[in-house]
Amino acid sequence: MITVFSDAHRLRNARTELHAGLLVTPHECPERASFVLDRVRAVGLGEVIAPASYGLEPVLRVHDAGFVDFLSTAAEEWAATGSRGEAIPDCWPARRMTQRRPTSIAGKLGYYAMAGETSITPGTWQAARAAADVALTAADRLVRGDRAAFGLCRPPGHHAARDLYGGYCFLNNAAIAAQYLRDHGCQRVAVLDVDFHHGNGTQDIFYERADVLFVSLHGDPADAFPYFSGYADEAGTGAGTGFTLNLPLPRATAFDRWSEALASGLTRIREFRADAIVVSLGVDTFAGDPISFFRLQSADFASYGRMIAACGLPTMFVLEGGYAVAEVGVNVVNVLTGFEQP
Ligand code: OKP
Ligand code: ZN
Repeated sequence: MITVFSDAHRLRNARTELHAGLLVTPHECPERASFVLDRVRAVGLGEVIAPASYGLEPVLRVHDAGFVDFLSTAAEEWAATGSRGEAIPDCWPARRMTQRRPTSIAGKLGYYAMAGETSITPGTWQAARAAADVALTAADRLVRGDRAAFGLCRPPGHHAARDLYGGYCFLNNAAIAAQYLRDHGCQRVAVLDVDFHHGNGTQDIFYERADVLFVSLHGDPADAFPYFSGYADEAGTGAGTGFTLNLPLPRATAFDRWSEALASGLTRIREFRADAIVVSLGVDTFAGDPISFFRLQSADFASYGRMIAACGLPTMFVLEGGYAVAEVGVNVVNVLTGFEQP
């Protein structure tokens, strides 16, 4: 399968992440993409191509215009306040407070953030736009008849909701791609989120819709980020009722139990009669991941790639998480080679 990759991911190179009460070097770092690209080349997965430019129109199909405008100017507005560190929020519209959008940048950060670990820096917006273009270029390969494509996206996207950023995410690459597939001939699209963390952003974007099925396997939100989304009883609303499937799993879940949950998710995708699958491919389910608590081994990634392939559907993968940096390439590419050799 082809890989879509843009060097512009390097423009997302924050110095700080709020983690364990400290400002640390971010887990979501440029080296992640380098390791994945190196592994793609080492195994000869296929051609590596640069993305085309799609502009903001396909982004605005899933994101709020005020939010997109905020992201595009936040770093500049923050710099203009004379703050010495990177832009992070410190006040949120919590219970019983108003939901009005403030005019000051410090207020807008809290208004649009779903979490506080993720700083906004000069270059973040350009990298996030490039990642969306990467996902859209991969989607276009499916539209043109390819069986599979890999969008090597960075920064990731699945925590970004219609008008929220955070959890290392700014634009929801998988949702933008799924909507693009809907707009270019697919009647029904399934998003399968195998990242360790619940894809709250993707769920939010499609929660009221029956044309995009969202299936997610993740750490139980009672015990794992993003804490406030991803319970099994979140199943969609209105016309979308039954078109969100959340499969939360406990600490120390290994491949035996994880793969049973994947099998039930794939059964739902088959029953939905999806025309295409978008996989939110995070490999932070790996036993060695520093911020997650599942126990998958590197060989397990190839096994589940084969399981996804058995659906027999056009499938695109977009990179999400995975923070055991030295192993992220092997684990991601194991999924892709497993998919290609059923
Ligand atoms: C992004 B993706 C660590 C708490 C978690 C954010 C995790 C974002 C994961 N101090 N903070 O889903 O891999
Ligand atoms: Zn994750």
